[in-house]
Parts: sequence; structure tokens; C-alpha cells
Amino acid sequence: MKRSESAVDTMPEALRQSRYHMKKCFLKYVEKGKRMMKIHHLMEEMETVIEDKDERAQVLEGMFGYILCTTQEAAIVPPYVAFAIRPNPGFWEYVKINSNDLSVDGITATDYLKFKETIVDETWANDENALEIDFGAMDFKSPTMSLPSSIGNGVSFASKFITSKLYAQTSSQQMLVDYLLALNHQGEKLMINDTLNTISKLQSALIVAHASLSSMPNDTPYQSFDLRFKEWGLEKGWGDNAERVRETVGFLLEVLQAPDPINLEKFFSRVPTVFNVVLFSIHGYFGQSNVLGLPDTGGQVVYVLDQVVALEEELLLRIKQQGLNYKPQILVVTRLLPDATGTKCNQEMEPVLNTKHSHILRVPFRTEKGILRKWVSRFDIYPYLEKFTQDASEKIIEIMEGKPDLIIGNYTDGNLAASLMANKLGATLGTIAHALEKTKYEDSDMKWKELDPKYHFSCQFTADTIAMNSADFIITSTFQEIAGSKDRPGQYESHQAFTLPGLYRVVSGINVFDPKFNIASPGADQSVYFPYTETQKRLTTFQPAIEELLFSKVDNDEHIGYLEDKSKPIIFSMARLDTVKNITGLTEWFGKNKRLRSLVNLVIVAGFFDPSKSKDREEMAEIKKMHLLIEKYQLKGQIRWIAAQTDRNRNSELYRFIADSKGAFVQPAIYEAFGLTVIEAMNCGLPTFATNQGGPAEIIVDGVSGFLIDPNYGDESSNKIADFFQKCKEDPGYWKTISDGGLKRIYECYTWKIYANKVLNMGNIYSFWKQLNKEQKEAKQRYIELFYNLHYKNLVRTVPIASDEVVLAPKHV
Ligand code: UDP
Ligand code: LCN
Repeated sequence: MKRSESAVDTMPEALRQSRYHMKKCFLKYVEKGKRMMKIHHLMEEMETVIEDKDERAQVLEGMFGYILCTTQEAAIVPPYVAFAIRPNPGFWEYVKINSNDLSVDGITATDYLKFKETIVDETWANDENALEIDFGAMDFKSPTMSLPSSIGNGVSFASKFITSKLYAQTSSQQMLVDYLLALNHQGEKLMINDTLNTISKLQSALIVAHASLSSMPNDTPYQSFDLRFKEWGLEKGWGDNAERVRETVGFLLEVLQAPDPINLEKFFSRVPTVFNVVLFSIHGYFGQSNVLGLPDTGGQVVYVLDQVVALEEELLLRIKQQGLNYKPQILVVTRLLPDATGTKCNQEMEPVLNTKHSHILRVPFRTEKGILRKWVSRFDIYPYLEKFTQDASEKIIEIMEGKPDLIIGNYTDGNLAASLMANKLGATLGTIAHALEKTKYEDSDMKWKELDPKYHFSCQFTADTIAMNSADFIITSTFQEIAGSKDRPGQYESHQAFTLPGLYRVVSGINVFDPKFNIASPGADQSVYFPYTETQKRLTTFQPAIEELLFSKVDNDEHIGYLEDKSKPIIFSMARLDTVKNITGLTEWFGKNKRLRSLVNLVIVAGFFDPSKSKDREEMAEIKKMHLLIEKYQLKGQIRWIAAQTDRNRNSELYRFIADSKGAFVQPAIYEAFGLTVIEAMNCGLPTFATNQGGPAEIIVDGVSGFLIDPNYGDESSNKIADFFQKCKEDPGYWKTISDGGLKRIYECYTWKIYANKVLNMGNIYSFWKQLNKEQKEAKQRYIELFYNLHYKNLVRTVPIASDEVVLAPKHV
């Protein structure tokens, strides 16, 4: 079978090939009535029908086998079975098969959604006025990419498209001039002044300037020719010396003469567009100490704090190279938490460590009763966001003495606030998902009604869809996040077409081929997470405390369990104690695998030990499960369970200490969006085993820079870990080969320097892109406003508002 053929064309033949078995199979699929089936369910049922192994293999090797392997799910409404088939990332097809006669119909995404809705809400599914959301309808003029290999490389595509527009339309060229004319910093003109208000005037001035610069020594400071430049209509911002100015002028001259994407990208990377940046990161405990491991407080906080440092550093460099002496300002805007429980989350302003001009700004949540004091889960945060954004916007404008040039949101709540503010002020908007919840829970869209009381997914998915459509650009950590892998849809991809039966049907939510998507992977702070071999930098003061943390024999508030045989290498894991992190899974794999237990000890850093002290429902359940597993598998003497650790310096030394023991890091999550611990461990030279479900599958090249493990197959995964340690025993050089492979991978792809450069280039290019596509953007924004006001706000009203007055038992228990 040719992969280029569509399923609707090949399915009839595929069914004909083994009609007898297929007939039985489809009757089996419909036997239990209406429901959803995943690929493993389809396979399992097939196994029961085609008992003979060889016959089954024959079917699976044929066309039907191929179609089945690319099927994501099937919806069953007897006598029909509808398949959602995904032959390649971003490409979907839908077919409906009648189990009685095996006739095949190709159906649209909308029809597929309607079909599957009938499983849960037939009346609504058949209502021809059921609300359909179609963001694609607003995109008819927008260019989209078509090659899967281009997904996530939006800047490059946008440059090509801008180039073609500049070529074809004088109006677009004039837009470029107008864009440059509008550049300013607090009213001070940059690059060109009003005398150069046409292409020809600009071009003539640049030719004169370029000629004069050619005769100057490279290091001539801008100040020595700025007056001459002014006479020609050119203002500061082109560069700090003759060489840089000449290059920048040269790039623009090339673009004006014959636009090409390379010079365009180079030119835009030089344009002084961004000085003031706002980053929204609202939920959890956003602080610089004593917060990691607290509920809803994990990698995002680490990411945002490192991001600020990297962005400020890059901004300072760029501003200097632009020949300007402005100070950049970055504000991280979060929630002020009066009940800060030992953190600084009740302080309004706090300078960001290792920066000169960046601050955390905290704004409280306000309700009709006044300021809300207590922490609320990120799932319950929606009622406060609109007011929070209004209050925060006022503060931000006051502090920055004007509007920010770039607003970046983080996670659903931050992205929604950022989009509300950016829309109001007309600022450029970037969003970062970190982890879209929709893919974390199976059928979370179809089951929204059942899950809403706990998670309020109706608000969350609506807010996510609004933010991703408002964004001028979307930053993702991996390709997987956008379009997944061969077998698994991406997090954004799962918002392409989905349905919340009874509420609305999204026939076009986001297109993964949209050029707004850009991959910029985070790094780990390399002044903290450095290799175990850099002995002179090692934080030796922590070593006695780490010895105690790992090896003392007492149980206390910080650790329980002990390690009988200290000479064994350690397998180490550290994560929030969420179900999806699967720390209990790892404990169980270890418990069950005698060979692994004989080779290594297990050290876990996660949560704490008393479930009654937890505010988080998932954490409570996981704590209880950990105790049960330690008991069940008699792990005392081979496991050390350490409570959540908040000191990143000490943590980094812990990773290195484990590396000294020739151990490994294990990240066993059921699903991990990116996984900062994975790159922290790799930065420390610690061989890493990480889940193949999500971002880590892209970070690690299996067997070269670490290992991938499948959380769905615990025995296989624990054996893979055991094999590694067995091999290290036989070949002591093997451990170092993997450790070095991990470090090489990090230095090539995962550093904050690479990140900051990419993100600021996005800020520059998309600020212009937004202007170029202004009318369309405005039309879409109107649609979004309608959706927000008429629908989202009603959904938010279903979320209970927290109160400080009554002390209730945690509501999710
Ligand atoms: N972390 C920590 N102490 C803990 C658990 C986690 O310092 O007890 C840190 C960890 O070092 C990493 C971050 O929290 O920097 C977790 O990020 P990751 O992306 O792995 O997961 P997330 O929690 O964001 O889902
Ligand atoms: C949230 C997650 O769940 C992690 O996978 C990421 O590493 C973290 O955010 C930072 O983006």
C-alpha cells in the first residue's frame, strides 16, 4: 500500500483482503454498543477475534494493519465504526464503516465530531444549531505552511512570506517604511525620521549613508557621525560603530533592492523593537526561594526565572550593539499571595536575582469581598483573571511609564491575561503553553462534563483556544508539543478539531502548520547545573548535608527509608508528586524488578510524607500510594524517599553526587510536556532515562545521549535500566560514554543563550508581521472577543469563588 493514498481510498480494499476476519472484527467492535476505543482496544479485540497468530499477523501486515497503526481512536455507534486516522503529524482523515456490510464512507472532521458526540449527547449532536467554533474561517487570507518539516519554524516561513509581499506589492513596501517611521523609545525617534517617508527617499538616504560608511574605520563610534546621519534623515538605532551600522544599512538596502528572506531576517534581528517586556506567570507560588515542589509550582517557575535572566542579557547586548543607552525593563507578573506560607509571595515587588533591571510584580486576586488571601489551585483560577489583568495592567503601565513592547504569557492563566492585555494595548503577544492539560487526561474533551467539577476544563480549553488564536507567535519547547510524533498527536494538534458535547464543537481550533509556531527550547542555568567533572566549581559545602540526606539511618520530616548498601549506584528521580509524574510507577517498577534491586538503590525527591498536610488532591493520593508500595515490596533498606527540595544549588550538587556514585536519573512520567529535570540531570553529566511520552523523546537520542523508557511498559523499562547497570559493570567506560553523549546533546541544542536570541527575533519579526496582516488580525480579534464575552465568561461563572472566611476541608478530596 502506498502511504500517499488516502484511507478512504484504501479502506474498502483493505477490508476486502480478509473480509471474513474483518466482518468478525467489526461485529466485535460494535458488540458492546456506543463508546470510544483507542488503538490498543482495537488491537485487543482483534486478538480475541483472530485467534490464530499467523492469520492475525497476515492481517496486520496488510493494508488494514497499516490503517490501524495510524488510527488514533475509533468512535462506535452501532452499526457504524468511525476511525480518526493520522497518517502523518498534522494530517487527519476520518472514515465511517458499516459493520454489517463493511461499506466505507469518507467523512469530514466536523461529521466525525458530530458522530462521536452522539455517544454522550445525541440530542445536542443532532441539533443543527449546536455552536461550532471555526477559527480557520478567519484565516482564509493567511499563508500556512504545508511541509511537516517546516512545523515550528515559523520565523523562517514568515520571512519568506514577507519577502514575497515586499516583492509583489508597493503597499507592503510602504508598510515597511511606515513601520520603521513608527519606531521610538518613549517618544524618541529611532532609525528614521519623518523626512524619509517613502521607499525612494529611504533608499536614497541609505545609499548615501552606506557610501560614507565605507570609508570609515570599522570601530568609528556612532556618535562621531550621528549628526551627519540626522541630516540625511537617519536616527540612532542602526548600530554602535561604523561596521555594525554599515551591515544593518546593507541588509536593508538589499531587502529594498530585491527582497530575500536571509537579509530580511538579519535586518529584523537588528531593529530596535523590544525594550520593555511583560511576562505573565500567575498560578502556584511564584518566588525565587522555598517554592519549588509546592503545589502547582514546578518547572514553569524555573523556566520563567531563567528566561528573564537570558532575555535581559540578550536585550542589554542588543541595545548596546544598536548604539542605544536605554535600560530594558522586564516585569514578571504573578499573583500576590497574602497567605504566603514561608515564601516571599506576599511581596509586591522583588528584584529578579542575577538581573539589573528585572522585577517580579505581584498583584493580588480580588473578589467582591476584597483581596483573596489563600492559594487556589490552577484549575480553579478562572474567576479572578479578568480583574487581575485589569489591576496588573494599570500597575505595569505605571511602572514602565508606558506600554510594553512585548507581552509573553505562560500557561493557560498567564496566556489568557497576556492576550487580554495585549489586545487592549495593541502590543505584540507571544504565548507559551508549558503543558496543555487537554492531552494529559484521556478523552478530556468528550468527558468534560464529568471532569468539570474537579478541573474546570470547559474554562481551561476555552481560554487556551482563545490565547493560541490571539497570539502573534507561539513559543514551544519541542516539535512534539506542536505536532507530536509519528504515533502520538501533539498538544497543539489535539486542539485542531475537538468537541465539548453540549457546549461547543471546535471544527478548526488551531492549525499546526500556522507560521506563528516556533520552537525555542529552554536550557538549564549552567552556572548551577554543570558537569560533575568540574571539580573546582563543585559546591562542596553541601556535601555533608547531602551525605546526611542520602545515607543517615533516621526517619525525619525530610527523609524516610534508608540505603543499606551504600556502595551501590543510585537511580534518582525528582518531581512534583502529581499522578502524571509517575513517581509511584517508578517505585513499583523498582519494587517488582529483583535484578534492578540487586544492582542499584532508589532515591526519590518528591512531595512530603503526611497526606493530611497536603492541599492538593492528587498529591494526597500519591503520598498514600508511596507508603503502600514501600510496604508491599518491602523496600526499606533500598529506597530513600526525600521530601520536595527547594534549593536548586543543593539540588544540582545532588545530581552530581549521584553522578559520582555512577548512578542515573530516571524521569518516568506518564506524559511530560518538556521535562526540565531531564536537562538538569544531563547538564550535570548524569546518564538519564526519560519517558518516551512527550518532550523527552526529542531531547534524548535513545542509546546515545541517554535512554527512553515507556511508562506504559514498566517491566520493559525497569529491565532497560537494569541492562544499563549490568553493562556498566562489564564495561566501566560505558557509563561515561552515555554521560558525555548527554552533555554533547545539551550544548548543541538546549541553552538559554540560543533561546533568548530566537525569542527576541520572534518579537521583532512578528511585530511587523502583525502590521502586515492587520485587517485579518483585527477581524479575528473581534471573533475572539465575542467568544470570550458570550461564552467564556459564562463558563467562568460555574467555577466557585474561594473564600477566606470559612476554613473548609480541601474541596477536591
Ligand atoms: N524541583 C525541585 N524540587 C522538587 C521537585 C522539582 O527543585 O522537589 C524542580 C526541578 O529541579 C525542575 C522543576 O522543579 O527545575 C521541575 O520541572 P519539570 O519541567 O521537570 O516539571 P514540572 O514540575 O514543570 O511539570
Ligand atoms: C511544565 C511542564 O509540565 C514541564 O514538562 C516543563 O518542563 C515545564 O513546564 C517548563 O516548560
